[in-house]
Amino acid sequence: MSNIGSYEERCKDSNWSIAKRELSYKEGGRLNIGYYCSDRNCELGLGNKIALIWESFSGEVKKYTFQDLKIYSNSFAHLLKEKLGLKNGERIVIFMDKIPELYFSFLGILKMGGIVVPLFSAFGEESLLTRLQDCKASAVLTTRKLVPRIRKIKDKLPDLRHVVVMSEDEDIPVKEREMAFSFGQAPRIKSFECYPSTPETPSVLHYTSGTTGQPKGALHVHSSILSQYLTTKWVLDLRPDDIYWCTADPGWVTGTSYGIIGPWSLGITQVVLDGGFIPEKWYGLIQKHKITVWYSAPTAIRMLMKAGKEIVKKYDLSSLRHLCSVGEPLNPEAVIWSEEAYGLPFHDTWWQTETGCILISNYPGMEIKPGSMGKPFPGIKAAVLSHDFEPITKENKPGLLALRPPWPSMFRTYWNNPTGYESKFKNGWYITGDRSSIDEDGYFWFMGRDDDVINVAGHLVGPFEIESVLLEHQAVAESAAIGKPDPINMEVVKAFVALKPGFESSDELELEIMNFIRKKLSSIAMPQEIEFVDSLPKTRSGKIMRRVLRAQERGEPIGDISTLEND
Ligand code: 6R9
Repeated sequence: MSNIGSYEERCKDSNWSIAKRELSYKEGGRLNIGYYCSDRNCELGLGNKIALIWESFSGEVKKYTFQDLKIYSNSFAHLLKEKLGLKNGERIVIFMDKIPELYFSFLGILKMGGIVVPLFSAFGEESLLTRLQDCKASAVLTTRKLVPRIRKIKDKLPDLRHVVVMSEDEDIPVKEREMAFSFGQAPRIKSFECYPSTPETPSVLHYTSGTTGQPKGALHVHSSILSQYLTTKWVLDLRPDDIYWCTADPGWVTGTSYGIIGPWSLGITQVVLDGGFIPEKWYGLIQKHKITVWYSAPTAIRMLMKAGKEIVKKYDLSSLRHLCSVGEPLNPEAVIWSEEAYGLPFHDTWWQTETGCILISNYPGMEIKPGSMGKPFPGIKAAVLSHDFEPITKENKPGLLALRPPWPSMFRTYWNNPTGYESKFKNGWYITGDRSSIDEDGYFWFMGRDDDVINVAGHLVGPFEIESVLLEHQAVAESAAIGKPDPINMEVVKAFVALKPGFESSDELELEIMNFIRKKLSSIAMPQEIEFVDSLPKTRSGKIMRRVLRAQERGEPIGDISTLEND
C-alpha cells in the first residue's frame, strides 16, 4: 500500500488547502508556477538533485539539476522580458520538439508573467495560423528545423513581433523579426525576480478541439498548480526517490500538467524521450534510467501489446512500481495484459484540457475494475446527467458526464470565446462532452463522446478544422470528417468528399488530398481513408449530419433523421 492514505480516508478530509499548506502558499500571496517548479526546489535543498534526464532518439543523454532548471529558465525569462521587452499577459508560443529548451522556456515564460501557448511540433502551417491568429501571439520560440513553417505564415501575423530560433550557435543567419538563441551561450542569470502572479493570473493557454468552429484556447491560471500538485502526489503516487516518465508531448495538456508542472512542483526527477514509438526503445529507456512511475496512453499500450510479451522478457523492468494511463478509453484487455506482462496493472485516469488535472481515476490501492475510469478524485463531485441536465440516480444508466466546479485547475475561459465557455455550464454543472455511466460501487464507465470530436490515439481532432482545409483543395466541393474505429489508435479520421464538376475520383486524388491535410494540419488530422460521394446528408438548414455518416460507417442505427434534407 502506498504512503498517501486510502481513497476512503482521503475522501473524508480532502481539500485543496492541503496543497496550499504543502507548497507553503499563503492566502493572498504570490503564486508563480515557474518559481515553484525550479527556484523553490533549490530553496528546499534539492538544487543538486536531477530534475530532467533527457534522451534524444539517437540515444544521447543529458541531465539537468533543479539548479540548472532555475538558471536556464531565468535565462529565458530574462531574454523575453529584458531583451525583447515582452510584458506579462502577452501570449508566447512554444513550437518545438521535446528538447530541453522546451522545458526551460516553459518555466521562463511563466516566471516573467507571460502566457505560454504550447503547440504540437507536428502542426502544419494552417494549424499554426489559426491558433497564432486567435491568441494574437507576440512571440514564437522555435527551432531551426521548424522555423520554415512559421516563416510561411509570418506575413499574416501582424502581432507577431519576435521569432526566437533555438540554435547551438547564435551566429546563424536569421530573417526579419527573428533572432537566434543558444541557452548554452546565453548569460547565466543566477536570480530573476519572478512576476508577482496571483492565483488568478493567466498561465497556460492550451488549444483543444470541439465539434464546431476552430480549436478553442482553454485558459488556465497559476493556481492550477495546487490541483496538479495534489493529483500527481495522490493519483500518480510520486514519491521523492521516483524516476518518473510521462510519455506525452507538452503540445497536449498531459505533457504540461503531468510532464512539467505536477512532477516538478513535487521536486521529482523525470525522464523525457524526444522521439517516437519503438517498443525496444521504450523498454530500453525504462531499464536504463530505472523508471519507477510511468504515465502513458492506451494507444501506446495497445502497440506494446501488439509487439508481444516475448520482447518484454529481454529487458529488466523490475524498477517499475506504478503505471497510469490517460487520453482514451483503456480497454480491459490492456489492464489484464499489463498485469501479465509487467506484473502491474495500468491505472486508468480521466480528465480533459479544460479540467487541467485528473478528476476521475483508479486511485492507488483501490480495487481496479478493468475497463472503468475509476472514481472521482477526493473532494470532486461528478455525476451523469440526463439531457435536461438533472443527475441520473439509476445505476449503470448512461448519460452526460458532468462535474461540479470549481477546483483550482479548472479553465477560466475559452480565449476570445466567452459564449463557447458559458455553453459548457448547465444547472451549475460543467458538461464534459463525454458520456458515461456509474455502477453500483460508484465506478465511472466511459461510454463515448457526446459530440463529433474525433480521438486519434488520444489526440482530439475537430472535424470542422479538417473540413475547412478540405474545402481549400481545388477538387473538393463538400466534405465531412468523422472518426472511424481503429484497433490500435481508437479512431482514425475518415473523410467523405463530394467533388466539384470536372474532377474524377481516383486513388491519386485520394492520396493528394490526404497529403494536403497532413501538410496543412498534421499527420494526426490526416484522413486514413477518403470516400468519394455524390452528396452528403444534410439537415434542412444545410448542416452536414456527421452523425448519419458515423452510424452508417459503424453499422449502427441511424436514429432520428426527420430533419434530413435529402430523405
Ligand atoms: C487529458 C486529455 C479529453 C478527452 C475526454 C475523453 C478522452 C481522456 C480518457 C478519455 C476515456 C479516459 N479521454 N481520458 N476517454 N477514458 N481515461 O486527454 O485531454 O486532449 O482534452 O482530451 O479525451 O473524450 O473528454 P484532452
